Amino acid sequence: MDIKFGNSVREAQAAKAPVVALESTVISHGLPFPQNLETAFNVEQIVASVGATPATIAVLDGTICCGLSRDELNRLATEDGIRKISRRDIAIAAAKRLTAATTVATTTLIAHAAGIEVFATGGIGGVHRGYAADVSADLPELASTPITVVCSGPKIILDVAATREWLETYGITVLGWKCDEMPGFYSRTSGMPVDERVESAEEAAAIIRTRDKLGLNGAVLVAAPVPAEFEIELAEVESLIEEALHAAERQNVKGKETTPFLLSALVEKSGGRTLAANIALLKNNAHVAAEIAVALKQS
Ligand code: PSU
Ligand code: MN
Repeated sequence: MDIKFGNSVREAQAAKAPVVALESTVISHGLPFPQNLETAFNVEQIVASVGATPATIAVLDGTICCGLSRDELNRLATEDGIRKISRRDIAIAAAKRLTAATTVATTTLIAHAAGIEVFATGGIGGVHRGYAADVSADLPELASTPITVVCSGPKIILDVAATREWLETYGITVLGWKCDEMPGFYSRTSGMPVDERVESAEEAAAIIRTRDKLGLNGAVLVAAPVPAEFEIELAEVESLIEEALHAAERQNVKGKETTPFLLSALVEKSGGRTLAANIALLKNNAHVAAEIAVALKQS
């Protein structure tokens, strides 16, 4: 795969220093302006503060990029018509010289091709509620890529129980970051278990390295709960999701529009509290991912 590396990412990789991949769909389609741009800058800074190099991934005018400048992040946060691309769309975006934001699926694919071991996001995609055929391309990509993704569980707008089963069936390991329950995105709980609790980056790194030595191909998800002061309880968020799902149905929202529509409907219905929670968990996950990237290089 032809990938254009940012200077700092190229230098870090040449020095075998830790790098953390970051996705761009959350910038272009997951958060509103100007919080999307602020968050894109902030998560990069957090990764750097822990001693790893941030590598935001996107497709710019058809070029697959790994490590973006401030101007490039600005483009993703502000330009109209940026396409949200999954695996199926990469060749289209490259051939037609489009500017596109990468989902967890595409970021996983590109990060792995670029030799990056750790990736931070908010919540992964999964099985949608009420339509079990709508399975995010994130899941099969994670099942077949030996990468580590730090997230806060699947996004709670999904069928979390069905998504949990999918992860189990297809061999994706779920580690709880100082927690026993898989986090529920805006809530710290989901009622679903993790496979193993870890207390430190070193403990996670030991499991990840062993996975690599054993030649197992699935991703390790390190699931970190939203910081407590930003948590929205499961019961409260459920009623908002019901309303958002009805609005999506009334407006006939389908396919890849579904997730961005539901996230932005929740921001409105919660008076901005889901936005604050989403930003807080993105920052926290970037911190955890950087710690793990550093520990992996020391292991
Ligand atoms: N995490 C967030 N906000 C987001 C996403 C993740 O906090 O918007 C994005 C990711 O890029 C993920 C996508 O891959 O939502 C899932 O979209 P879909 O359900 O259409 O596969
Ligand atoms: Mn879908």
